[in-house]
Amino acid sequence: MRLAGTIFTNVTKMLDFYSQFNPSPLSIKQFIDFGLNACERKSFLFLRKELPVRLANIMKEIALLPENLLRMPSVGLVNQWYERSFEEIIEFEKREPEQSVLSQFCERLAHIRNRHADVVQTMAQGVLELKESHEVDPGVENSIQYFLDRFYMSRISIRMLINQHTLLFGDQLGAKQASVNGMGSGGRHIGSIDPACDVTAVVRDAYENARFLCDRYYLASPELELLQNGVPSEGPMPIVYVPSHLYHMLFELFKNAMRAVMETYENSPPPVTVNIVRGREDVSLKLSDRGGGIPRSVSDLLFKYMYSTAPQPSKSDSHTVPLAGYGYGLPISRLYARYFHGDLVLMSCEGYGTDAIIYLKALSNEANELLPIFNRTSTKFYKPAQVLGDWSAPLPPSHAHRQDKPFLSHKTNGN
Ligand code: P4A
Repeated sequence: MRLAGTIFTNVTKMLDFYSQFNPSPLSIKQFIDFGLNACERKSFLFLRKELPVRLANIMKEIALLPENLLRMPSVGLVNQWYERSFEEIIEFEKREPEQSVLSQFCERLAHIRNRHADVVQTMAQGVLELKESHEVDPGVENSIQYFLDRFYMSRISIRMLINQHTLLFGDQLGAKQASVNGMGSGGRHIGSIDPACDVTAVVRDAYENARFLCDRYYLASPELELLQNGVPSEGPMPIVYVPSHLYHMLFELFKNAMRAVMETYENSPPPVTVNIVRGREDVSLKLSDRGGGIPRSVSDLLFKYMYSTAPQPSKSDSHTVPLAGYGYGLPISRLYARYFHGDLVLMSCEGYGTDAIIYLKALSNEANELLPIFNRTSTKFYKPAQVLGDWSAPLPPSHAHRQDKPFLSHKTNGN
């Protein structure tokens, strides 16, 4: 009992200590320079401070979540994973950076990465538990949106650090992963970064994999029309980037576009067009579909966690699982884009189709990590005050109360 109390206060103290530091964002260029020049020891010394700082910053925000949500079993589980991982990393605080310690550190990081593999799913489950047990008011919903954006961004950044370290300095297993990671293009990768990531190849790969699912569900699929600067694509479009992040965003957007197109056209579905353009600041990818589009009142909802949270269809129904629409695909894809100071936006013309644009920083020294910082400003977002609107209140959108035919059917037909 006394021992448990002592450990509790120690970890709490360490959390307070590390949460006082701001995370140090790195640019893609710095990740590369580090990967090319730095030794394992230097990486270890950086991470044994930076990882606890990033963990502590976000753990402080977990503690501020609405009490209702904190009490949900799944949220408690995630919280425990973070506490355990934080403790396991600060164990290295005072250890000498000798080879055995470095190897142990690598193994520890891989172990932590596995522990946190299902965080997104488990957190979604927690939100579902809350929705099913409590009435969620708009203030709480806003706090949850604010938190989950920051929480998942923090997670993306922590996994990036862990992946870089284990891929660069891990054993054979890590080295093998590196070559698989970037779509089989040999030895040029630096951890998870491809300094010559061919955007057109990632687009084709994501398209093919989405099309495979589309064919299985609809027995047909739209073609891909690939353009560069508006004319049929010839040759590669290289960018310094993390191919797996770009793939994640594109796969999500292709699934959405294909679903919209296939639900709109019985036969001869029009193609999905991807136009890739390199500007001075940005490389932009615009995916255009003629899937009928969505009203503006819905396009914002697609990025809301509370709205996207629906029970997963049961395993036995897997042959009827729709192509897209479950889970946090869009909000998390947008976080991947924003992580290196890009963005992801939807522009839809209801009655025609949707454009989705991914913006990526064209220059690797401008592609800095975007990281949540725990401070007084962030704290106040968790105390939702009643705000008086200073614009006339809208009438509720007509579809909000329509019971017979919801705009997106997946939440009511999944029984
Ligand atoms: N029209 N357009 C889109 C969707 C519809 C769309 C859609 C019905 C809505 C929800 C969904 C998947 C598709 C699109 C491209 C996009 C996003 C939405 O990137 O054509 O799953 C939640």
